[in-house]
Amino acid sequence: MGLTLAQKIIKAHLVSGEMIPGNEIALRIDQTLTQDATGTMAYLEFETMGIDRVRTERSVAYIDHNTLQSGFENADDHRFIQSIAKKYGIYFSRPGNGICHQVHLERFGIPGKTLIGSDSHTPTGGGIGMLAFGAGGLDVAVAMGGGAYYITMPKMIKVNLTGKLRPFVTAKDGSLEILHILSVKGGVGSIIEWGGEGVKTLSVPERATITNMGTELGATTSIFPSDEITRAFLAAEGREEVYVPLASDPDAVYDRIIDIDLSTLKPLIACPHMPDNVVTVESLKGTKVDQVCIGSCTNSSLLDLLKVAALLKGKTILPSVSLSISPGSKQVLSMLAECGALTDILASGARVLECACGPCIGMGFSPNSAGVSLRTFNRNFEGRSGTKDAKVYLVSPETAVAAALTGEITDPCLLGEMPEIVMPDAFRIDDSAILAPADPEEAKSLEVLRGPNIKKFPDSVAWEDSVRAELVLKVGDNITTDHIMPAGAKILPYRSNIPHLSQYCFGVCDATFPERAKAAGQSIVVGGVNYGQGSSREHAALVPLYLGVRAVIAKSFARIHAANLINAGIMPLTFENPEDYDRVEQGHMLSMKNVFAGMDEGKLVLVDETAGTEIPLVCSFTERQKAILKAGGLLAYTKESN
Ligand code: MIC
Ligand code: SF4
Repeated sequence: MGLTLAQKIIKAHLVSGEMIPGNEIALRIDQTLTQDATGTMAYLEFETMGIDRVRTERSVAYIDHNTLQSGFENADDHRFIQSIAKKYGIYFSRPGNGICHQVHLERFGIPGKTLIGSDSHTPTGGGIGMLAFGAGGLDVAVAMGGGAYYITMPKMIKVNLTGKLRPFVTAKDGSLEILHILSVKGGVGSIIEWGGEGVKTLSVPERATITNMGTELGATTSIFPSDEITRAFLAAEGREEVYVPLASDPDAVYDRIIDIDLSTLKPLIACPHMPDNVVTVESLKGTKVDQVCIGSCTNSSLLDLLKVAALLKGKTILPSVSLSISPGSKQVLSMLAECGALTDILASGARVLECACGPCIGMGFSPNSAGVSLRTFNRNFEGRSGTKDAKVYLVSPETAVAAALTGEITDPCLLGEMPEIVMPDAFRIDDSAILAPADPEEAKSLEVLRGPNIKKFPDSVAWEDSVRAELVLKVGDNITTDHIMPAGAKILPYRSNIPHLSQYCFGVCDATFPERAKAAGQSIVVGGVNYGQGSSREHAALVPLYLGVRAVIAKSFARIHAANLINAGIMPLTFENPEDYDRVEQGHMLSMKNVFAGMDEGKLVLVDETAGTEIPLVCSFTERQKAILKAGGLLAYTKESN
C-alpha cells in the first residue's frame, strides 16, 4: 500500500510509536521557529533545560507580534530574545523583518523537513512541502534541545483540486470554502493534503495561504506536494539547492477525499465571530464597511500586495473607510517599493504599517465602536481586534480592496478587468535583518539580558490520587485561546509576567473569573466542543495553572491546547456522555477519587457533591502523559527524568 506525502515525511522522522491513527508517535524535528509573544516564555523554558546550544538543524527567533513599544516591556523582551538567540545558536530575525511564517517560507523552509513553531500558523510551511506544526512553547523548547515532538498519529484527508481559479476568486476563497465544508473542528485529528491537477495552477504564496488557514480547521497540519512550482519559488529566493520533489504515492490511501473544482468557487466571506461562518460576498452586498485591513501571515505575500496595488492604482479609497496594509516581510515591502507599487498603494490613501502581525493580533488599528472591519486575516474571534463590539469579517485581498473603494461589501468581480500580475523570476534578497548566532566559543561568555517584566514561572502542582475543587467557570462550544487568555496591545507585553496576565484570564467570557478562581484555591473549568481552538499560546494553560485550575472537562479539545494543558499539569478530561455537560452547574463543588487508577483505565468518576450526582468522564493519556501529569507538568517531569 502506498503512502501519503505526510506519511512519508513522518516515516522518515519517526523516533517512536506506530503510524496507526490515534497512536502516539514521536517525531525528530529538523527546524524550530518562535515569535516574540510566545518566544520569551519558550526561551525561559529552554534555559531551565541546561543545554548549551540548540540541537536542531536550524532554529529561528522572530520578532513580529509585540512591535508596539508603548512601554519598556516589549523592548526588553526583544533584547532578551536577541541575546539568548545569539548565545544558544539561534538565528534572530529583527523587528521589521517580517512575519515569522512569511519570512520562514522565504528564507529557511525546506521541502520534506519537519518544523515546529510556537505559533499555530506554523503549518504555512506546508505550502512548500514541509511537515510543519504549531506547538506550545515548551514543546518547541524541548525540540530545540534535541527532544522529539509527540503527536497523535493523524488520519489523512485529501482535498482533490480540479480546474483553475477565475479572476477575482482566490486561494483565500478556497480556504473559506473548505472551512465552510469542514467547520472549525472538521480537521481535528487529521492532516490535510492538497492534491490533484488543480494544484499545478496554484503558486507557492497561494498554497501557503491555504496551509496557513488549515489551522482554522483544527487540522494537525496541511501540506502541498513539492513540485516545479516549489522549485521556481525556491530558485527566486536563491535557494534552489534545497529543492526536492515530493508527492504522495499514486496508491496512497486517504480516510476521506474532498473534491473541489476551483473554477466553480465564488468570492467568500467569513462573518463574525468564527472563521467557518462563511457565506458568499454577493449575499452581503451593500453592508457598510468602516475599516479594511490587508496583511497577516495569510495574505501579505508579494503576489497578494501586487494585486492590491494594481487594483488601487489611480483610485482613492472612500473618506468613510480606513485602510491598512501590512506587508508580510521586508522583502515584500522593498520589492513593492522598487517596482512602484508602493506609490500606488500610498496614493490611494492607504496607511502602510510595518511588516508585522499588527492589527491581526490587536496590536493597534482596532476598529471604531461597533465598526465593521473587513480583514484578509485568518481569525475573527470576538474581541481579538481590540474592539469588543466590532464586527470582523475575513476576506481575500481582492474583496478587501473592493470594500475600501466602495465603502461597502462588494463582490470584487464588479471591479472590472483583473490587471495582469507578472511575478519576478528573482526576489530581492537581503538577509541583513537576520542575525546569525555567535560561534560556540564566543557564546560561552555572552550574557543573557533580562528586563524586570520577566517574572517567575508558575509553580507546578503534582497530581494526587484525589481532588476536590469548585467548578468556577462553565463555558460553551468553540472557546478559543483568545477567550481564555486574550491578546492585544495592552495585554501582550506581559507574556513573560504570568501574575499580571492572570487578571485578564477569561476576560471575554467573565471578568470575575480570576478573582473567583483565586478565592476557590483549586478549581475546575467546564467547556463544550473544541475547547481551546486557535492560538498555540501556552499562556492559556499557564495562567489557569497559576490561578489554581486543576482540570478542564469538555465535550472535546483542540489538539495544541490539550497538549499545553498536559504540559502545564492540568488534566483535560472529556464527558463520556456529552449531554452530561448540561448536568453540571457553575459554583458546584466537584471531586474525583482514585485518579491514578482512573487514568490507567481511561475512565474517571466525577462526583458533583452539591447536586449529589455522579458523572462518568473519559481520558486517554499515554504512559508519558500520565507521568507528566503526575509530576505536575512537562518541566517538572523533565527535571525528574534527568
Ligand atoms: C495568533 O494568531 O493568535 C497568534 C498570536 O499568532 C498566536 C500565538 C500567540 O498567541 O502568541 C498563535 O496563532 O499561535
Ligand atoms: Fe501574526 Fe496574525 Fe499570523 Fe498570528 S495569525 S502569526 S498574529 S499574522
